[in-house]
Amino acid sequence: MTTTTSTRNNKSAIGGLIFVLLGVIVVSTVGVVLHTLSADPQKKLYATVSGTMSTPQGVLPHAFIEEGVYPDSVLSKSHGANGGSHPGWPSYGPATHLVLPAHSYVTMTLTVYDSGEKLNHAYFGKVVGTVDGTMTIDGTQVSALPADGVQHTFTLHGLPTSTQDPLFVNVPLPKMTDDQMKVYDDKGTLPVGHKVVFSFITGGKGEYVWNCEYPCGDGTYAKFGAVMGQLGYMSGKVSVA
Ligand SMILES: [Cu+2]
Repeated sequence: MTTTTSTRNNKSAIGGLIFVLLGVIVVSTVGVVLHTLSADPQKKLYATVSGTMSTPQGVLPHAFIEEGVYPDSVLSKSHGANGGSHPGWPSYGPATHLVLPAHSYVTMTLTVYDSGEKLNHAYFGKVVGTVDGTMTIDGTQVSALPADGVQHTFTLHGLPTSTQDPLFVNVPLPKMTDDQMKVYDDKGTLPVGHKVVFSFITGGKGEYVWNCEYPCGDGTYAKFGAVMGQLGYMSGKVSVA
């Protein structure tokens, strides 16, 4: 009787151990996968400081950073020469992890090459968080775009936290019309594109993210599937250092 009970106890102990081990394996696999997806194969792009700018917050270092927004990943150059595993996906490039200096006046130039349809929400058609609430498109100052005039957005934000300064910028990027898509640059490799320039002021050091709020993914979930669900194409990191 004693023997049977202890065998049964051993069996349930072994069963419990296997269950715990399986749990550990599942949790660590999920952890490794999530870590790989969010880890840094994301190339970094550093803003360069040149001169100063007088602002309501005093004279600040003036930093510059330039990116492009491309209709496919080959042109973006941020996923290897052949565009990586999804060459057909639109992408920012040449990098998706932006590094900006703290307490600086940052001027960002985005040259944008994609077509577009309509935003899910008109809010993201507004310019928010830039110096004086505007941007320039090919030299013309604007503060908003119509919801159906957008190709992607650059939306920089952080999580609500008391440990770092808030930073929020939303810039809608003007879409290229079919005719504009046919006018190529000198090298004949890209359409001429629209040049979008805007400036904002960084606070103290912190980790932020940016993403696109234009529904440029597949139909899985309100066009927020595929490319919109994967880091490093229409989303990335912003380190204020
Ligand atoms: Cu997008």
